[in-house]
Amino acid sequence: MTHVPDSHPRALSLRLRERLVQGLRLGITSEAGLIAHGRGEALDYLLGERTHDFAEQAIGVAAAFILLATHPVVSVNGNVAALAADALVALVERCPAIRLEVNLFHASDERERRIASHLARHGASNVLHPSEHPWEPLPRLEHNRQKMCRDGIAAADVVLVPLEDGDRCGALVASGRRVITIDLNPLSRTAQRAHVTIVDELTRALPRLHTQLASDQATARESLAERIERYDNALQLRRAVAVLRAGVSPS
Ligand code: PTJ
Repeated sequence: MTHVPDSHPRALSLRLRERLVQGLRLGITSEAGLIAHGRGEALDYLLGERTHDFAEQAIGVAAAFILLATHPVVSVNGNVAALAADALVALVERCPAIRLEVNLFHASDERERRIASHLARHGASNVLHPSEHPWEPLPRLEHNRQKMCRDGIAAADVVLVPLEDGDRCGALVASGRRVITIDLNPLSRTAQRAHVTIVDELTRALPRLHTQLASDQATARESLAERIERYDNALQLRRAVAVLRAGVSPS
């Protein structure tokens, strides 16, 4: 593993890259995952590598959806597992109703099992994955992402699908579930189709979601429902696109 000193001006970014490279070596991240990460890096650079108000607004509503859900599930792919295993486990510790379910675009039973073990090593228990748990297909989807574990996404009313493919996001929305995503590209089909789009880098967004869940745990259900009612995802996406187009000054 390449040592990145704290003094390096791009230390944070390089360390995230290292996690992905390690993920590839451990057999949990796909080769295509490195390309997806590069695209995310470029967009994050243009956003000034910081969390904007449009993401904060979305995080507030994401927390409301999760806290009001009967059966919230977080879908974990190879990039998400490599980048954010600890943050996912912390989320479940904060909100034990959340289940983690492995769901991959690039089909591999072996990679599913490795991701589940990786999450378990970071403290997760009962991670669902279709290679070992009964699953049913999500209608309107023909590739590997159609798999929904019966005790997980198939039973879920709210799903968080970070770094997602647009057609699955659309199929989940069409299935009647509430869909939250984390995606640095406000123009992606996923971003445009989800009910709540957090336009932010995954490893910045998840700890913020954790904090929001903690501070909202005693918030009245009516207030959470009102927050959802007032929220306009299309507006927050337009704000994100405007920042990308205008550009931010480097910090
Ligand atoms: O492990 P698998 O087989 O399920 O594959 C996972 C990837 C991510 C490779 C697969 O889902 C894929 O190809 O995704 P896309 O279509 O490239 O979409 C990923 C989206 O996430 C893009 O819009 C990226 O800009 C965005 N993205 C990438 N890295 C980050 C990110 N958004 C937030 N934080 C990131 N770190």
